[in-house]
Amino acid sequence: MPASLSGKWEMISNVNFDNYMIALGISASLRKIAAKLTLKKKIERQEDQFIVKTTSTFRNYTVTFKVGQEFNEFTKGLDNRHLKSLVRWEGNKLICEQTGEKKNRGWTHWIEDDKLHLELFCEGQVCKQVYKNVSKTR
Ligand code: VL7
Repeated sequence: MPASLSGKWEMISNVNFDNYMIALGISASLRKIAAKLTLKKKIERQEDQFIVKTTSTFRNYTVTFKVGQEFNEFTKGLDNRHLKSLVRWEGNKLICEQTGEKKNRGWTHWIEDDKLHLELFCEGQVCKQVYKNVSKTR
């Protein structure tokens, strides 16, 4: 049984976030605020259905999807774009392709050393985030 993505997580590192946001076309003023945030994730899973909540003191973002089923995603409060998104498993990695105006856009989640890892990518930029587990029970 692979380690579960489910639970509550808190960001402990965030590399190249600014260039990822630049690739998304986020304004300098918004990037300045975003750069200071400690992001949290709450991931809930029921079989093939996932709910991923990203929260912060500034804004929150929730996405709900079923693995292998394309869905319409609106990145409300982020870059406010409409995407066709598709999440799949590749080994122990959960990979999302976000098709839209921006090329080569998506993210990958996996567990390594009890940490939640996330790569956010867009048009050649890769932001790497690591989260520690803050669930009350595992
Ligand atoms: C979501 C934000 C920057 C605009 C607000 C600051 C951040 C956080 O897509 C994401 O996660 C996936 C995988 O876990 C599930 O949705 C990343 C955060 C990236 C990009 C855009 C700055 C505005 C607020 C809610």
